[in-house]
Amino acid sequence: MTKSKTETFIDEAERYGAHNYHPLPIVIESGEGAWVTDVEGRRYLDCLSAYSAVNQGHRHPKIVAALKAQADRITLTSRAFHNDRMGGFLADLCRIAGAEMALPMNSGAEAVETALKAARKWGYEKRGIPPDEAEIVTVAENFHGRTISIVSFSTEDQYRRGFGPFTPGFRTVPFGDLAALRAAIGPRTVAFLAEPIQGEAGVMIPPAGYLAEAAALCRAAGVVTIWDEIQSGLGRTGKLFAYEHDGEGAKPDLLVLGKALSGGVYPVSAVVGRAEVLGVFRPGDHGSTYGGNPLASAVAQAALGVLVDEDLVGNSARLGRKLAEGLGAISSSLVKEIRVRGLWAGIELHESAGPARAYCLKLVERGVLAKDTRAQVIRLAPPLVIGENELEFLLTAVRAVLA
Ligand code: IF1
Repeated sequence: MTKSKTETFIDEAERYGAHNYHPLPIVIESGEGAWVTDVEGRRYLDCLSAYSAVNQGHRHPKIVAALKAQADRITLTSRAFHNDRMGGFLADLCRIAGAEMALPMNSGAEAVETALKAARKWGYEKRGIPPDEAEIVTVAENFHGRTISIVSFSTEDQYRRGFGPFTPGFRTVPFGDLAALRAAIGPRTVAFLAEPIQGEAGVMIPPAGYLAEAAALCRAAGVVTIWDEIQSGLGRTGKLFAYEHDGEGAKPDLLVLGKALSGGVYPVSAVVGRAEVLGVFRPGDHGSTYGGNPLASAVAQAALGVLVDEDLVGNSARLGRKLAEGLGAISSSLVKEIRVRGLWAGIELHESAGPARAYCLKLVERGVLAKDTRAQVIRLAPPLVIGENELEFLLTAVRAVLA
């Protein structure tokens, strides 16, 4: 038996790659817009969008053009020197996010770490917290990345097992629980870190008003709010940022962005927010070799431009309503609950339905790529550039698989 192309590529990856993933058995070769093609020539509607990094669609021509043009000028200077790209990117980012200051990094986890460092230093300098005693409140079922400090406050056993000892200084409260947050805030609390909608936990949407009330509570207590919108931000939920569903009062002191900040073209993340907090960093306190590099800056500036110019937030809101209607009309004994915000859905199955992964494999057979999360949830997050026909293609596949 000769091996298929797919098997050959998978065998090679499994032989030489560390086994920290268990991908669905598809080998993707190319992509354009909302569609990808595998090495067998099969086409799929991408409804994961690399966990919302590809909100602008695969290989958006304007973002790819910015990448190519910048690659022909200069790619990396290090922050030992200035470059002529970073300022323009950060100016656009601050304007779009309504922020005073921004700090560019590369991965999401690094940006989360950056926000935590800023909040701790702010607590020592501005609040006079005794050295090494700052506390940060986090939320149960969170996902903020994979570094040792971040998994220190994960509540998922697998993310922690084998990786201790852990970083101290974190406390956890249930998502959506204001009383627990109030009770957890003490004299040494410097920050509250939360995802406005929890992605990995299964697209969990908090009670209306939760973020605004949490922000008010923190403001009154002198606690820095940090919203991780690495996944929920930049249009995914039908607003530019997910916190906006709770109104302007829900605006955080620090907002953490990544993923779609580069439209899936290059790793770019950032912390944006109030100068009083980000301003605590002085030269030498923090940094990154690649953070804010000219290639990243050019790509991210273009990716932000595409979001605004093509009104992808509006498209997400408009098609998101149709996605909610379409999914809501499905009556299936397999489904326990369906949660939708913009073009982001979590279809939670009853335990009796078996693991969600099996349904994702059935979606693959119907030309739709989606990824399960938390055993029982099928997660849908198509690129924000999809049209009505693609949405109908998705709904048809979901209906068939849940029938
Ligand atoms: C993986 C999940 C999604 C994130 C939020 C920070 C980060 C992420 C809210 C870290 C990353 C990813 C990474 C990816 C799987 C994934 C994920 F299922 F694990 F939760 F998207 F749903 N904050 N999310 O969602 O960003 O350092 O990875 O750039 O394979 O671990 P990063």
